[in-house]
Amino acid sequence: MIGPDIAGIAEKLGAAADSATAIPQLAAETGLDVDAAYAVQTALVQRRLDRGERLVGLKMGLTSKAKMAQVGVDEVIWGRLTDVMRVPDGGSVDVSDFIHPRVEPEVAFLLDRLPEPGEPVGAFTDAVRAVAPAIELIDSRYANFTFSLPDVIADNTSAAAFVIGPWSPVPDGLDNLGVLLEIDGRVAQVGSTAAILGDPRRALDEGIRLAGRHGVRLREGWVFLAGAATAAVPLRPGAHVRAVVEKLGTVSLKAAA
Ligand code: OOG
Ligand code: MG
Repeated sequence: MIGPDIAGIAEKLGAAADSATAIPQLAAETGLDVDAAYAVQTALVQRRLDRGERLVGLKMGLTSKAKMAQVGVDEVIWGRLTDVMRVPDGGSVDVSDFIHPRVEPEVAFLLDRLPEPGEPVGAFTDAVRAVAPAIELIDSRYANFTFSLPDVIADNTSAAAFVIGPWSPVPDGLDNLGVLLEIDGRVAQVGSTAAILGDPRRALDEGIRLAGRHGVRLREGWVFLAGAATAAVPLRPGAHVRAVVEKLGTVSLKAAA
């Protein structure tokens, strides 16, 4: 049997992102399962690397119940981050570069030396050099921000842009820090880092395990996004977005008017 056209699907998703134009879901029609969807994601990210982008990290998706419920998919997923997706803290994006962008508050880790495959994962403080509050801008390439599990994996887990706040040394506990997402000074979402797999440190174990299944190793110096603590909120032109994580501080993003 001939399998799904991995390169062709990656090209469609890449063109949708480049032109900020939504496309219909494609997993059901093309018979894409989870493994084939990660192969599409690899080809989709390779398309970015081929034009000079650099891989700078990994992101987790659907590590909180709030996110799973919002998109109706209940499996933890992972995607790749490139240098071009990074927006400086306090920087701005143009909403018209995206289809239907949403923002969500996250916790970021700066990775230190990670174990070789087969070696046990050591202490969290050995694997992570620093932590920071972060904002992820997600933008599903599918119409109505609606997708199945293989669809969202193929679409690099809706990754579009991200902002990292100031790095701090790893605090004693990360498992119950208050999280706020503010839009134009008003609280839009409230949560806790406990929403991220009970403790965002678990997201790193999951990331190492799940990406490892597809032959991807996390690297020293990479950024790791542990997943949103709350549901995502649409990003409107002119909006000022701020995420606050207790003990870690704030990070902000503007949308050009
Ligand atoms: C999928 C990506 C989810 C997160 O933090 O949970 C994600 C989506 O919601 O479109 O990035
Ligand atoms: Mg996210």
